[in-house]
Amino acid sequence: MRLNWSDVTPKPLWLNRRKLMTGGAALLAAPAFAKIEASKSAYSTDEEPNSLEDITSYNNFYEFGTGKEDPATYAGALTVDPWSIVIDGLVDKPGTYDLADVVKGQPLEERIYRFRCVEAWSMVVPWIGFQLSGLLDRVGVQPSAKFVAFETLVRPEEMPGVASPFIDWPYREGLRLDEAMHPLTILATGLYGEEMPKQNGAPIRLVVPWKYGFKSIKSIVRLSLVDKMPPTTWNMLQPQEYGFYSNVNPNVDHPRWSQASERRIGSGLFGGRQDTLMFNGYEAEVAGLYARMDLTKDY
Ligand SMILES: Nc1nc2c(c(=O)[nH]1)N[C@H]1C(S)=C(S)[C@@H](COP(=O)(O)O)O[C@H]1N2
Ligand SMILES: [Mo]
Repeated sequence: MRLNWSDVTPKPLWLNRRKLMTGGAALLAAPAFAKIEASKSAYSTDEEPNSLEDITSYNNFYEFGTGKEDPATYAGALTVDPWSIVIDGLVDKPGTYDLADVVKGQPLEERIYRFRCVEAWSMVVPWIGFQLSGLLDRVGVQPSAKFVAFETLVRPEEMPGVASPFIDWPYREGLRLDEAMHPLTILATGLYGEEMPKQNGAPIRLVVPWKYGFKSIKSIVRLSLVDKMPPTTWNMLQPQEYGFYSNVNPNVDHPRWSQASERRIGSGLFGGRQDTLMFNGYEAEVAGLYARMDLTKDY
């Protein structure tokens, strides 16, 4: 089934957004966004989103190549319908779920989040998605589960990048169960009021806004509830540089560069550099998850 966001987005929001997007003058965008603030999720930032152009033309999605333009160039070949997700491990209702079934009954929201890559660039993205906790509640997490492991599709015919032996495919990520259940953690199925562009991880991807971008795994085909910390792609590649937690933290430098500041994509006019905030600005919401941890060790 093809999901059509005009069917599921609250109508006034949808109409406003359409008018806005086709309204011409880019300068009008900021005030118009402010007008629909009431429809935003309580978790949205009030920073101005990056343009659709920025969000869809500067991407990391190594299954399509390591260049920033590779995903936009090659991801068009990806077949995203039909799509199913295996949910297995320590759950009451394991199975292979059709995408429509995964999304069914989950309240979709627009969540405007800051997004910060470990490479020290950032964007603001108006995602459409639902809380991962809603899906986990539905499938029934068993008490022995401690972590959620995620995997991306591997389809060599459509993904030129997976020919590279540099990564041990599939791309893998993981969250501790309390991180996965946190209300900020969403599965996104679209952005800017439309279904997810393929280069951004169609048809469904994770978004964890207080962690470096690589935790936000794209084009998910498997979600496993497990009792041990699962292997993750970047930790497998370079354990000294990328830990399991990967919280955005200006006080812990990457071994090869500083994490104290970031370049906001699309703001070239003003140089675009700004200080990186602890937990990417979501400190009030998530610091409690790490209260008893030493974040220089658990990076
Ligand atoms: N499957 C998969 N997911 C992925 C990646 C990837 O290479 N493959 N790259 C990650 C990284 S490093 C970042 S910064 C974000 C980029 O998301 P965006 O291209 O939608 O901005 O996706 C993350 N998710
Ligand atoms: Mo990244």
